[in-house]
Amino acid sequence: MRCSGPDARAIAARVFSSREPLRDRVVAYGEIVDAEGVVIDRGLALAMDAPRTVTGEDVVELHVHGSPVVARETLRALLNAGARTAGPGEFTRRAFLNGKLDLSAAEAVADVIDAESRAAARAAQANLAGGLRAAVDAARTALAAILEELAGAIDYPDEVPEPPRERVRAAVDDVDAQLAALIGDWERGRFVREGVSLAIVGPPNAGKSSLLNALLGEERAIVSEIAGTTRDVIEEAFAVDGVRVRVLDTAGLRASDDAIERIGIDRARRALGGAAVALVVVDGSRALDGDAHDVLLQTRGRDRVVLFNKRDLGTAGYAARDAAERDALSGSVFDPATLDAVRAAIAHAGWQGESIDLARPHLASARQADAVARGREALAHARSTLSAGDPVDLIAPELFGAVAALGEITGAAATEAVLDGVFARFCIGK
Ligand SMILES: Nc1nc2c(ncn2[C@@H]2O[C@H](COP(=O)(O)OP(=O)(O)OP(=O)(O)O)[C@@H](O)[C@H]2O)c(=O)[nH]1
Ligand SMILES: [Mg+2]
Repeated sequence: MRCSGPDARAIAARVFSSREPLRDRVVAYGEIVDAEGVVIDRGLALAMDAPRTVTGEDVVELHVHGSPVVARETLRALLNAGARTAGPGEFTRRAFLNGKLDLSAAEAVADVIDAESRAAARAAQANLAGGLRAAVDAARTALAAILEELAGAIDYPDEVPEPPRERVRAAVDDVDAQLAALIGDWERGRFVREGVSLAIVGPPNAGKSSLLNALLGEERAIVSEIAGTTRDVIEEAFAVDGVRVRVLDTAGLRASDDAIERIGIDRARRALGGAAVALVVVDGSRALDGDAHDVLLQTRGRDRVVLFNKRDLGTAGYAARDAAERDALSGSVFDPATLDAVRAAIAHAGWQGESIDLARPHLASARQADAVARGREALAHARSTLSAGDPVDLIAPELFGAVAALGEITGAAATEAVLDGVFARFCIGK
């Protein structure tokens, strides 16, 4: 449990008793006691004096045993001793206000907490290390340098010549290219942040649920030789190359008289409609029937992976496939090589197999992407002014606008409303 603020030590002294007084950055062993002096637990206390702490304030951490009762009693003792519980993101907000983090790093803290996959966690760590701030500051500095030159020419038109149009233009183009690269990575990086949704569809009995189980490595869905086994949509998740894939196993698609099966088929169609990628499974061992043709036809032109399954039983259906299914996979869900091929095809269909360099600075929120987009808009105006042959100093307000927009990313120009938006994302006490 972490206490932060000017009273942290005084409050800790009321609930923690040790033989030696707490010293800066030295772990002490002692007793956690309540207001009546009754011992709640024995544990460790670590005091860290401002300003070299995570929040920039005095901090005391109590390390107690993990039982919910002990934790609750310790918290109660701290509240009785004068502490209050932190609001969402309050520690990180204080760290920002005390200059310990820039805003892009504060958002990275929230991303680390939220990260649903290894890739997302690594990407967040790269931003936490300050990579994005460095990139944004470089762009702002370049624009500020042009502004300085322009300001000189505006203030002293007789002494200071206008900077040459071509050089200004090159500098603006250069910054715009850097910002365009950030936006491009943002768009491509969507899958790292949000994962990809995948619907397994196909005729009954094709092996859809068998494939789900094989990809998950567990017997999640019921598998049987009876067509129409899966009725409801089953939702699970697994990772491919560190990217989270949310997978839906669905009822086999066919015309059915069974009322419940029809409801399941409706749900399967909705799952297919909502998924980014369709994983189409058909029985490739024998000639394709009408149901198999239908689902192949319906998913043409979409991002999809097609598996002609049950290769161990034959390849008649695969051999007779249409030209549109030329790139389809042929294999068996019981064959590990087939599973590898399916995973690679999911990566290709879902995110073009593109591996984003996660160590590269990158935008991590819609807020940041919006700020960069506004910066680029301002630069676009500046560029058209330059192209139109208007006086160079007319672009100064546009450059100011771009510098201000970029400043919102790191917090150099963040308003209270921006801060509230950022910290609203946090859970309590981080
Ligand atoms: N020989 C062989 N049998 C398979 C293969 N894949 C699945 N099966 C069998 O095919 C039958 C149907 O498998 P399921 O996974 O239940 O098929 P499904 O597509 O989910 O079927 P529904 O839920 O009814 O739509 C089961 O008996 C599986 O063991 C395969 O590659 N080879
Ligand atoms: Mg099934």
